[in-house]
Amino acid sequence: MPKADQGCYLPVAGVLTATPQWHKRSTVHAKGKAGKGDVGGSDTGKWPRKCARVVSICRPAGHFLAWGGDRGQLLVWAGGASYCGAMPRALITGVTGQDGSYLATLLLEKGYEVHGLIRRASSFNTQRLDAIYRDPHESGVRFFMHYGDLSDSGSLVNLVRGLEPDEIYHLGAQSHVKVSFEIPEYTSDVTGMGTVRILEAIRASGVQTRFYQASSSEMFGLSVPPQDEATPFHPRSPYGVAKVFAHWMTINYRESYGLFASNGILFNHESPRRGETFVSRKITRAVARIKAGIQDTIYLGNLDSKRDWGYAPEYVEAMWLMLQHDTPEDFVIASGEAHSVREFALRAFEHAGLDFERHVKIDPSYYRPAEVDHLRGDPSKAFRVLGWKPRTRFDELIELMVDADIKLLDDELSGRLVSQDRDH
Ligand code: NAP
Ligand code: F7E
Repeated sequence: MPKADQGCYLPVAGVLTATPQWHKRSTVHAKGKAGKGDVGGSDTGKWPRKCARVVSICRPAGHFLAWGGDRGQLLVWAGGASYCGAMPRALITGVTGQDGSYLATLLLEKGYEVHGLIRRASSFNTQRLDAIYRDPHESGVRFFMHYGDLSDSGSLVNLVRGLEPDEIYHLGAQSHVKVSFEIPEYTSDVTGMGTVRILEAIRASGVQTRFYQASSSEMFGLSVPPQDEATPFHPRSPYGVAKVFAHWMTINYRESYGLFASNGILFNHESPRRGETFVSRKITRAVARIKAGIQDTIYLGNLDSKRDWGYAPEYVEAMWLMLQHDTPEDFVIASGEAHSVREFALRAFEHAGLDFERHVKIDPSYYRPAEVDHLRGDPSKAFRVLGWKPRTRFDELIELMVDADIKLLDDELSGRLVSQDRDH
């Protein structure tokens, strides 16, 4: 019977044994009941690497996860709640962004200690984290933020060395395609070189960790759809080029140094937390404002480009699954459907009972020097290997975003929304 370390409560009635042999693949056997949720039965899993706190058994049906520790400690989770110390630790760059905020929430729900890199801003920029932020002076806090910058190697080395995270999710980037044409050098530095800086921080610190790189469907650019892991890249913007560089650097560190490093090639994914200048959110925000009578017109660029749109909270699940997989690999994450920007806007206006023709005007200044016309992903590998599938479809995604923006505007107008102050 394992003992809870660090004075934690381990309500396991059963047997949990492990035979870690750190230079080989080790086997973990688990049997019994844990906590309130009956997770009985037995299972066997592999520890695929020399590292502490590796998921060795994962049975989604019972949420039964056994983790091995390099000091011999073990812990059991049941029903998604953890019962012992030595919890897995994750570092997220880009934690203040759309995906970072959803991923932080997901990892906290899974029992992780989560650390986020944030950059200095002249005003608070952590609104997306309001739901999970707790004052670090309180006890039992598992979410922490640290100042750093993807252009500052020292901050990255210090963070990786100091935290020794089990998993690193590298989501930070200058992520706006149109803006990347205005600031190509900065985009190359942050979106491209930023990845190398983190990879080097891992190598320099010698920390055993798993690394996720946020690659993008923008890397495919002109390639004919459907695009999958074997489709050649033909990027069409400084952003796309920088992502191709970061993607290949990730593969290079995997092949050169044996780093567990995976690229998630994610197609467009949206949500009520999407940045306000991406087309989906620009449209749903405008619909809410037009409906409320405080705006009359929305100016858009190219309505004919097609994108494969999905729902962001489901896409961050795929990131986690990639780092739990036995081997580091690259995966396309997409819905498999493509729709034009025009279709997106038409559906959004229709959902709010508004006339698209009356309120939408074209402003060519939103056209890009080079456009990506048609993206549609083939996510079969993720279905087959990770068991990942998108659940929220195009119409539903638009409706939930429009509804969320209508509610947000209502809360703002009525004064119900109060932003939180924080220092960390
Ligand atoms: P996002 O909302 O634009 O978030 C980007 C994050 O990066 C923010 O937290 C931002 O911080 C941070 N960041 C920017 N420059 C930085 C710097 N110099 N140092 C440190 N942090 C910096 O992006 P997202 O939609 O969540 O996407 C997450 C990642 O996936 C990005 O790498 C993006 O390129 C990639 N991606 C996104 C999609 C998509 O459809 N959403 C698809 C494929 C790939 P601030 O909050 O301070 O700006
Ligand atoms: O543009 C057209 C625009 O800026 C989508 C990023 O997350 O996904 C995103 O990149 C389409 C383009 O996203 C406006 O020309 C028309 O064809 O919402 P977007 P994106 O460029 O696809 C990829 C996968 C990423 O990796 C990126 O980080 O919409 N469009 N009118 C417009 N786009 C914008 N932004 N604004 C307009 O007014």
